[in-house]
Amino acid sequence: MELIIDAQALGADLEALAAYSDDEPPGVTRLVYGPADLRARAYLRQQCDEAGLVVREDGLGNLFARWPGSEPDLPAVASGSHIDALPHAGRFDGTVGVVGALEALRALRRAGFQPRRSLEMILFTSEEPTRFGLGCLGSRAMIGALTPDQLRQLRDGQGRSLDEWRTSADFTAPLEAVALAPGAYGAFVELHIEQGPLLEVEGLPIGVVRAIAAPAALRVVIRGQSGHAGSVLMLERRDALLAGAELALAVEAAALGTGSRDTVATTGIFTIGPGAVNAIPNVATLEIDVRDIDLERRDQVLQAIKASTEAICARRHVTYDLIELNADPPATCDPAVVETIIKVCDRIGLPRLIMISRAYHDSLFMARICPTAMIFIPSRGGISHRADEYSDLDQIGQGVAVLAHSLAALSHA
Ligand code: HGY
Ligand code: MN
Ligand code: MN
Repeated sequence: MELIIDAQALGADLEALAAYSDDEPPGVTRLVYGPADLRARAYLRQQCDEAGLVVREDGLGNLFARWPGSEPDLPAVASGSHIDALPHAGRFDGTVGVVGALEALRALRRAGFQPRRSLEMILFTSEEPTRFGLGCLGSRAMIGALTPDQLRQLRDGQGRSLDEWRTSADFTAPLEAVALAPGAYGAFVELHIEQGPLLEVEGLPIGVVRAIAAPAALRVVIRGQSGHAGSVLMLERRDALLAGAELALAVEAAALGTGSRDTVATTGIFTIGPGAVNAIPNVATLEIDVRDIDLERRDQVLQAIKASTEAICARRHVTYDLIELNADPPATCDPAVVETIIKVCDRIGLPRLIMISRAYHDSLFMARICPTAMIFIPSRGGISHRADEYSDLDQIGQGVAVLAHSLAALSHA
């Protein structure tokens, strides 16, 4: 089937989404349920309507744009990703998978394709952990890994609840209806930028993901004693910042200590109080991200960090609270879906690399309820979660072509 991917339309969609941002170009900041996110969603809803898709949104704002197939009762085939962006991020993380899925469906319709299984584009709400401290909220809730009660307990950094945020964004459908019925999907494929250097280094246009690394996150709040920077002597201090600083270095040592290049750990958030140059810090909050493709090694690092927290705080006479925000297992992509994508690449003449994803994605959770795989396209310099994240339109168009042909094959599987 001759498929024409409209690179101009892709570019226009990405350009339009990038304009809905709370950052200076080329950076993008788009936190879930904020004004920029809502304007981006409205734009996408309009594109889905114009493409003739049947659109619905659930109580979290997950958006589903469906092209009913000839056998609409069969489990559908879906593709999608996210549009929320962490502060000062890039314009391609997530959005390539959303506008790419939309363009794949548009290209199939233009080519006169007739789906047997319905085809659906999904926009997952809140893939980034920025607002509520937990990533992949939409996909977790869709697969039942996050209950309505757990969702209702979520607060942002200022204490505003997820319920307040979602209802103010006009997502008022019951949270109880977010979890999907068993067998809702027959397959899921996500197109995403690699967010790493491998494809560019190898000079390859397509990555076929066989596994997704296991992410975990901790929040540690350390409490010491504030006091006058001039009059409290050094040996009398209980300085929360210094305990936190030691802990951040212990996090790095724990990751390096496994001896594997596949173990990574990051202290991405480190805030202190009261925040005066002449007052001893009495509180330090660290958020720590730990990942590995090997679950046991990842959990070893979590244990080592917990032990270091205990030891450092005891020695420095400060107290701490440690919360495990998430500790998810890795995902193995479905061999049959991987094979479908490989066959498409070979048929349309695109060299590909079978690889793992060190970043997590909504596919990590979709893989728990249906056969799932991912398609990667190169990231310039391997850069992501930065304003200078970049993939060119040819690369994106090639990824969308592989996606469209894969969805067509899966729709008739
Ligand atoms: O952090 C991640 O891996 C994803 O980009 N949110
Ligand atoms: Mn991201
Ligand atoms: Mn992403």
